[in-house]
Amino acid sequence: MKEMNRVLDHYNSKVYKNRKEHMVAVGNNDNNNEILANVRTIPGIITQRGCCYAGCKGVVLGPIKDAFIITHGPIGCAYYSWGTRRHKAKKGEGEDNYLQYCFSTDLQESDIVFGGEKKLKQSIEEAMDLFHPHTIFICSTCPVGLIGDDIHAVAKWAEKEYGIKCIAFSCEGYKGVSQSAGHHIANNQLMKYVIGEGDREITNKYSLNLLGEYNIGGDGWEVERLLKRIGYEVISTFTGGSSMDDLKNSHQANLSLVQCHRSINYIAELIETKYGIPWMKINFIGVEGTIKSLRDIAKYFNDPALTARTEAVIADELDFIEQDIEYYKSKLKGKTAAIYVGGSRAHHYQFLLNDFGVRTILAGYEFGHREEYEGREVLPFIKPDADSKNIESITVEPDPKKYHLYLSEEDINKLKEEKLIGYYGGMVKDMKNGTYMVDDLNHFETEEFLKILKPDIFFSGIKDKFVAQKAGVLSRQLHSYDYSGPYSCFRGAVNFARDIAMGIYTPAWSYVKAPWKAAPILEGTVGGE
Ligand code: CFM
Ligand code: HCA
Repeated sequence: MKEMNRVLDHYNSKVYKNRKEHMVAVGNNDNNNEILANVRTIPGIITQRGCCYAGCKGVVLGPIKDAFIITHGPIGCAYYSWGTRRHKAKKGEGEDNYLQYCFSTDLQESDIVFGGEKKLKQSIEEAMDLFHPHTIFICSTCPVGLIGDDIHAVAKWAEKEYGIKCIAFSCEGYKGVSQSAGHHIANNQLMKYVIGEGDREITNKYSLNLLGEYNIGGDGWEVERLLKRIGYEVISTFTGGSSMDDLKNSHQANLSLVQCHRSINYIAELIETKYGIPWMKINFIGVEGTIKSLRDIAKYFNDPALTARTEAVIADELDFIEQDIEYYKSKLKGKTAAIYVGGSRAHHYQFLLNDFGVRTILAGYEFGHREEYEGREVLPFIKPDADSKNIESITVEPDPKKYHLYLSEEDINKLKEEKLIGYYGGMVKDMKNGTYMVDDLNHFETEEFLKILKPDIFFSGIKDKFVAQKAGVLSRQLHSYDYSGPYSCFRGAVNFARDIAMGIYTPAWSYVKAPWKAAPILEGTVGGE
């Protein structure tokens, strides 16, 4: 508490009041650990958040390998979102892969004054001439919303003119309070125009969708490798490494798994409502989390052979990493970390750190909602076709309004005992008393908290990592993995531990002395001789 107050004390009363509500001294407050989140940042504060366009084009649509994405706007938005997020994809036989490209209408002043639709059409014509894509996405940036170009009409024109799929996304950067608004805009259009269109023949009765996995640094590939070993078929991944055809066929899966809850949660619910595919929240970050997730999935399918294969694969994967895990545990145990990432990793990575005995003393989300901090009550999910009284067929599901009514009091108590019911999600339940949760942690607060809490490592993104390094604190990027990865599942855990052990045992940043600390930085004369 006192550390938090030392940071807040720098603010004037208005900012103090606002920022205080975004901070929680865990277990040490009168507010039941409640936090203010998902609201607009006070103008003037150096936030690390992104914009709506970043969430739509960069996060959700960007990883779809064969969609030709045109950024409709001045060139800067396209250029600065080019190749920055490390979603990987392999080009299949006869498939396109546009991930390395950056396409934009490059709007100029005259287009802003007289309208940009003509230029957008020209860009589509050019794209068709040069690349012949089967799918074009149009993503608007801020000025397009202001001048009112009808990108949806242009998309309809392109579909008619070329017989392709063309979807427009009105994801102007200023919409909403963070990139979170962009996730919704992207997902709504995918739900409306993509999901459900495929007719691929699927014979595997253990078929899955992997939602909220963007294949950063190959995470999704590692998850898929593991699931395949057990006998599952991943029909679609939203959206890491997927093709349009994969996404079109997602309505044919038996179960949807949700890795990143923040970017895609309600799509899982919409798929369930429309196509009857249940979903469950899983987490493939961390060894313990991975084991639990694999067991939960097996429990859902409730097939003894599948359960046996699950256990065999878990044992084999554990055997493969055991020595490395022990080694890195001996190197990392007792270290402390601060984590500040988007909307889910600041929680998920605490599990992975726990695997190595690293304690998280400060954590926060850029744009998580209260639910990601505080969690919400879990109600048990019953497979629609299962005997509603058969408790074995019950698996964890966050919000199955329709099904929980079937359960008797006795069933609910049994589930509570088995820890299959209770609070789900929400980082606060996994944070120890005396640690801090800070929402929308800004540049200034980062600097101050690092000075006061002195964590051994600060996990963040590209915008804030230099704040840490300049303060002599080791930093690792948890968005991009600093060009490393995968960090998911069993083998990813070893990659992660290797990277942070390397950093911690190479304390270069703590030897750096800022030049202004050694000598005055003002030299020469001001205003003349
Ligand atoms: Fe989900 Fe993500 Fe995240 Fe996210 Fe992101 Fe990302 Fe992230 Mo960067 S979808 S909320 S909008 S897990 S891009 S892959 S790393 S902020 S914590
Ligand atoms: C985004 C994408 C981002 C940015 C990462 C960073 C990503 O929010 O626009 O700030 O380092 O993961 O690439 O979150």
